[in-house]
Amino acid sequence: MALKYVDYSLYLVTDSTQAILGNRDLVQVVEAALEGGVTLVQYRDKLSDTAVLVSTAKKLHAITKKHKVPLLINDRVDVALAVGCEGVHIGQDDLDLPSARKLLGDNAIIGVTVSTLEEAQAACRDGADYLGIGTMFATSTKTNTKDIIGTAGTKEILRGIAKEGAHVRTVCIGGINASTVQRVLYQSSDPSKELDGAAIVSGIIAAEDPKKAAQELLELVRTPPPFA
Ligand code: TZP
Ligand code: MG
Repeated sequence: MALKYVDYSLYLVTDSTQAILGNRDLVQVVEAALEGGVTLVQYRDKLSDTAVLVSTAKKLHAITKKHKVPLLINDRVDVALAVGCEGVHIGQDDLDLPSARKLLGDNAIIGVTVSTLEEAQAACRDGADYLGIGTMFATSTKTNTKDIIGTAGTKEILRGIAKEGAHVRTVCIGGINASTVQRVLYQSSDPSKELDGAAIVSGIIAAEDPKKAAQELLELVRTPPPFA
């Protein structure tokens, strides 16, 4: 596996639904979030057809490159290849990790959603760069989640992969916002393996001021909690 420096601290995952994005332009919202300091962006869009996915991803890639932040595509290895962005995020029901790696190559960033220790161990064995661990808390942004694992479940997964996944980075996802992020990072991390960041959808995309929301979240993620 090639060595990749990626900052996972504040990972923005997009949403194109009316409920989260409203009538705003996704590219403008992402640009504001980048100005606020998000360190990684995943284009997640369950609504658009392939042509729109590719054209939006190209626009997003132009702005993420300007901010020197990697862009990953949710689910669609073909779209990532078409756009030439930095990688993908795949779930348990998407193209399998070895196939995605074969198509994208060693330099691509590939992340996998995991909600159990078994899934996490398999993803580590198969060469994931990072794991998206969740769902942390119930969230209206994703209602078809298999498991709500909370900070205790996340900690158990982290402890379980500490050895074999020593080089695999980790973020948590699901219902995380400015009032919970520090506690979530602190309570989930095991002494043997810490979370590298938090992945957030509505806390940034639905915020009235996405730039300010990102700035505040980044500050919280980077500051040790007062109760630590
Ligand atoms: N995977 C697990 S929960 C989730 C995804 C994509 C959505 C998280 O959204 P939010 O708005 O940050 O709770
Ligand atoms: Mg998926």
